[in-house]
Amino acid sequence: MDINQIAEACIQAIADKVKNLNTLNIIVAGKTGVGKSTLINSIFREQLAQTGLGKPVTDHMRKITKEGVPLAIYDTRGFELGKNAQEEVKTEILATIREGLAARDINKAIHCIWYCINTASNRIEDEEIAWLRALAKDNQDTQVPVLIVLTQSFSKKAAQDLKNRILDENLDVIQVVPVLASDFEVDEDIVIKSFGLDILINVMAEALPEELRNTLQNVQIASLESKKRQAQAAVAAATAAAFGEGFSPIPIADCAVIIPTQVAMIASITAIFGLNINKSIIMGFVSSVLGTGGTTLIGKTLAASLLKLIPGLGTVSGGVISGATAGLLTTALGEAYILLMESIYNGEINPKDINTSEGREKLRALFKSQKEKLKPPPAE
Ligand SMILES: Nc1nc2c(ncn2[C@@H]2O[C@H](COP(=O)(O)OP(=O)(O)O)[C@@H](O)[C@H]2O)c(=O)[nH]1
Ligand SMILES: [Mg+2]
Repeated sequence: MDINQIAEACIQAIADKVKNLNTLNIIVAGKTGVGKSTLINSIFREQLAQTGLGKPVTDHMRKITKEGVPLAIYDTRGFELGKNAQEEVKTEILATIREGLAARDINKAIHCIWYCINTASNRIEDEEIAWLRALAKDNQDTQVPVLIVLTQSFSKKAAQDLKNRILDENLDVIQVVPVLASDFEVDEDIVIKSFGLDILINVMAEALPEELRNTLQNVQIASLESKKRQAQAAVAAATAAAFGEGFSPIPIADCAVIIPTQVAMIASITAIFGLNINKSIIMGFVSSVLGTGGTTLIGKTLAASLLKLIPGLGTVSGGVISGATAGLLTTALGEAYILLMESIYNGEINPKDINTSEGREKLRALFKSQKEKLKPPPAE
């Protein structure tokens, strides 16, 4: 295997991983103008709510999707039109939930409902409370988690007050989360910074089943920390797998046996970050890690180069690596790749520059700082 083949394997694995992400389905309800579209655009990639009107699925719901994004938002409208419309919205929501369950397909089920209330309005109306109670009653057997999002929370204090009043109602909701989805300009020189979206993501990550956690991270752009946590879980899983593969010590020349595990790990991390990663980025990454630009044969070289990532482990006794070392190599590679993803996500490294000498230099500096953080492994 050479670098080119490894990169090809990674690109293939990334494409498969992303294609196989389950679709996350969220119903967003609340009165017109409360800030549903603003929220959707701020929390998910690809400016979802601006892609047009979406596809009408019921009288009061449009389904918003975008090619390549494993997410469907059911945007409700007409809640402010009075009792009849509200009743219809509720009936349509419940019917959509039941339809999804009947399909017995995680991609079709409704996974969460966000009910949005504008904090600036400073109130939850009696009719909204009654509506939420009635919804909870009919949702008792379907158990779709309901979350109240307090939108346009320009004042954190007002949001907290409203949150307390809502909590006093003892509604059947998993959380009440105040947010300001996008910065609010009070005046030319007074801007209130957006907040709370990362908390909303954390609440979602807890509420969703395991099968949707990678999807959530893939589609959300509100919390880098949450992405990193999920990516680190992928590294831990791959590390444990590599440890097992090295259970009977691997001759150093055969280190390629752990490569599939590491390729799968790279694919998971890429899917979690939701970035467009092409072959030249992977080539840049692999060759920076290996410290060569050419088509070096992997195996001995890969292992030897990766071992250099771990301080205090210059040589390997007996020409074999143990499970502990295979695990550490995997951790080192995974952490380095997370750093790369983070730098691209933050705009610190432009993927276009990765194969320039400046880009390579940045990568090397990045991995060098990473290397210093790794502890030496236990004695072989
Ligand atoms: N600055 C700021 N304005 C907001 C925010 N949320 C809503 N708005 C304002 O409220 C208007 C209505 O929001 P929109 O998202 O269209 O509400 P929807 O009808 O529930 O989809 C927007 O045009 C914004 O001016 C926010 O988080 N920050
Ligand atoms: Mg809207």
